[in-house]
Amino acid sequence: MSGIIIHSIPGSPFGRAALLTLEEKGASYRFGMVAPGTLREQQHLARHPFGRVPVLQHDDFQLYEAQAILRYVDRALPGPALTPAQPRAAARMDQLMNINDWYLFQGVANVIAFQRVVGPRLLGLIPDEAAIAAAMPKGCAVFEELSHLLADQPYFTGDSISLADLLLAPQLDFLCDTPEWTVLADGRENLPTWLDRMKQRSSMQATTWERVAAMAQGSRNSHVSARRERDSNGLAASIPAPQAGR
Ligand SMILES: N[C@@H](CCC(=O)N[C@@H](CS)C(=O)NCC(=O)O)C(=O)O
Repeated sequence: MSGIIIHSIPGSPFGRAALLTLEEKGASYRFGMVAPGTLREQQHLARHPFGRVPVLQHDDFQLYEAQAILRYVDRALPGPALTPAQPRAAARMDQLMNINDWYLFQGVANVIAFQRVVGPRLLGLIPDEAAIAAAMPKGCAVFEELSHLLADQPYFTGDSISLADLLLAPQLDFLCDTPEWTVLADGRENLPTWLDRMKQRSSMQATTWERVAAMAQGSRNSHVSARRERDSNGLAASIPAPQAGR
């Protein structure tokens, strides 16, 4: 089948960043459900040799690595530009995307969000409190730097949303449901304010864990981004509030 497919797992923050970018572009796409536990199976390894998600399929073009997917979607599809035109703002965007991957995810979100949210919810695990405590100093350092770089701007690279916001928001939306959020955000009020701003966007509301799980159930069907639906109706998209969690 032609068109765009995102192969991912509901709840994956990197997968959500890909979906968010498609939503912001107003694209139509399908969600290709990858069952947890099948990431190392041949069918998925053929798409992603390192056994992770997300993977983008655009007609005969296949691509893994979230940053590459976000940049490809921004370059290849019509819709609002999600990369600043100004070189310094674009460089700041690139820097923030690497902060997300190297410092926020590695050792902070992949520990705290896994121990508090993913492990208990999907695998029935009890949080490892020692691992969470060990992740907190790095977590505070990362939050301090994110707060510094955001400063008093509405979005990380200025007045308009960019790929940096779309990569970071799923990670922070995970963390904001944990008890550690209070400490991470303490004295860094611009971060919860930014996250609230992000959560008001139709792209964030269309890609909550529940909404993606619903997409996965009907994964043979094309999903029309909330933005495209709104544009074609000439109305604000009416998206029901999520029931719980994300
Ligand atoms: N560098 C990768 C990271 C992707 C990643 O870590 N995805 C997680 C889900 S959010 C995953 O596939 N985890 C499965 C595993 O580690 O086995 C990217 O940017 O796409």
